[in-house]
Amino acid sequence: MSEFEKFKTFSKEIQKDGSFIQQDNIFTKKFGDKLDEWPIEPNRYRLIWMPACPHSHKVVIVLKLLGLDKVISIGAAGPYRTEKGWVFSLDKDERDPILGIHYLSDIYEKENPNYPGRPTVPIIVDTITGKGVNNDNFNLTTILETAWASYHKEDAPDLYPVELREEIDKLNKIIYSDINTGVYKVGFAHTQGAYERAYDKLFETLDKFEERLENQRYLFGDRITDSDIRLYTTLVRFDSVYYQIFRANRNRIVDYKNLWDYARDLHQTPGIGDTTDFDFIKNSYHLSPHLKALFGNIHSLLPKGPDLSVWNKPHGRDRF
Ligand SMILES: N[C@@H](CCC(=O)N[C@@H](CS)C(=O)NCC(=O)O)C(=O)O
Repeated sequence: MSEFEKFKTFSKEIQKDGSFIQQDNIFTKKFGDKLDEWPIEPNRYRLIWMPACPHSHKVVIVLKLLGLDKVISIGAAGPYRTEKGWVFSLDKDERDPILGIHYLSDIYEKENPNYPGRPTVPIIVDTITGKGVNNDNFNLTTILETAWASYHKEDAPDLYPVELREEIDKLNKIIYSDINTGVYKVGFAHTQGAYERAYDKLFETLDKFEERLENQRYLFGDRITDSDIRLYTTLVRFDSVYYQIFRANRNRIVDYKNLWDYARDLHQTPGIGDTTDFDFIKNSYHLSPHLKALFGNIHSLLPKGPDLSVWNKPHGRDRF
């Protein structure tokens, strides 16, 4: 089997027209005090992420901004995906110190020994049973913002204000479909037509955000919300990985005026940029075996650029 065939695990998510549609989540049970919900219990759950993953990144940022990292622990998988998926390669003996497992897939196989999908991060795990609790990455941040409110730190920001929830939900759907997974729809397309449709949608949506950010500091005015965190996690990866590897290359984020200033503003906000590990992100996307195979990086070259010091330059967005 060729390297490419070995890692052709996305094939189930490729539609007849060559477009990429992400698989469904398998752990979607909510947190709450009803019988069929996971109880809100401090020091019981563990969030597993992989620092290159944008879907995980938004959950880690929200968890930390809200101070929930004091009651939900965090574990990280290493940057390279094996044939069995993510591995706890950063930990002693390559095992998560709390869950005691080597492969992320152990959690999925506990639920279904023949789990047919890709075991993914982020996922919240029950440390008592080792079972998966929730991997519904679309809803995880708003779950932490609402169901876990009684454990938020005293000065936690309100990332999901009641009066904006409907609008935030609407915008989050667009950010998720056209930006967060939009870049993957571009990168994983299997036909020229599917690639171009996804590419056009991605840049059309980015252009709309460029306009929206002309006269206001954040997506909803003068306060950071859940939507900003979601948009940030794709913007911060864009020039280093999606522009180059996924051929999302009409322009870079640094070529936008408002989006580029906005992305730096968020990046320089305490609790946001300090969760971003550019080296890890570059290594994972450029050198993980499955992506090397898929995108033909046969000599395992890691691009030297782009210059990342520009992320710390003044952004001027405090003028609003
Ligand atoms: N929870 C969603 C999305 C999360 C997701 O796609 N995570 C990626 C990393 S950003 C992942 O873990 N991929 C594992 C793989 O491709 O094997 C899913 O299950 O599809």
